[in-house]
Amino acid sequence: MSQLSRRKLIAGGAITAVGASGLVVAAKLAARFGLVPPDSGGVYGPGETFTYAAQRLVNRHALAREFTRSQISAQPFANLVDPPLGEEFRRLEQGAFSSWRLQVDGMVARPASFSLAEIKSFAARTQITHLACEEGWSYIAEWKGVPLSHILDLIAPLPQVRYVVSRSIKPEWWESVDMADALHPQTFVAHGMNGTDLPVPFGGPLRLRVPRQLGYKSVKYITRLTLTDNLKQFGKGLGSAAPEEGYAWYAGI
Ligand SMILES: Nc1nc2c(c(=O)[nH]1)N[C@H]1C(S)=C(S)[C@@H](COP(=O)(O)O)O[C@H]1N2
Ligand SMILES: [Mo]
Repeated sequence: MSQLSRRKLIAGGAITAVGASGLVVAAKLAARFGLVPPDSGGVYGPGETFTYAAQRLVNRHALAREFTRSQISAQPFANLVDPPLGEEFRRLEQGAFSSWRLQVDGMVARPASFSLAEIKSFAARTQITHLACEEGWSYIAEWKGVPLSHILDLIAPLPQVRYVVSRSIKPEWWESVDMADALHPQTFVAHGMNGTDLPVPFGGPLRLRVPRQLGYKSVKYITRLTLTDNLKQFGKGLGSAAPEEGYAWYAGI
């Protein structure tokens, strides 16, 4: 059974077991432990809160499954962005991305802006993990990059920080993760894939990889990371673009 369907079963079974009144209790507990996701309102809100709080209480340090080289997908599927990459991107691409920068700001002691070359000069790690799109397709690839935790060490987050917001050269796609995922050893700022520089269709030169969550959390073409204690000030205040389209903010697998 895939990890995804296993989680659905567990979450579904748990929700059936606790029932509607249990969800109310769970929501109160979640509030007490600061485990309320930003999209906790609306019809699916109580379920979202239950899933997120349960995952964080039980599973915070779990690792996403890693695969062997022989399991890497022969034909990974790139989900092309819509609208397509524009002028600004093409100009940067023509300069071999030497002017690409990742700005890191918000509630940090030492805000910084890193060039692609600087990010590539940091000690790199690799992981062979599964990227699953909420629309059903998926692939396994080897990603190379810098653990996000390393970049956070450099910029020194203030103690009250709770989320890292990722923005891209494509403003319509943005995401955020909590500190459990931001500091998780498999969360990467990735610049390589399957032994080459990260190809443009897959988010090159720089993307986030959050292998413990569905593909949509792995923002492509990242240009800015902002640390915050409150997601209300971003977009419609639901934590990312996904809940604005009806998907869950927390998409753990
Ligand atoms: N900037 C940006 N990042 C994005 C997207 C996007 O449209 N724009 N799509 C997301 C979705 S829905 C998925 S499933 C994955 C797809 O990654 P892939 O192109 O490597 O398959 O990227 C995510 N990151
Ligand atoms: Mo997706």
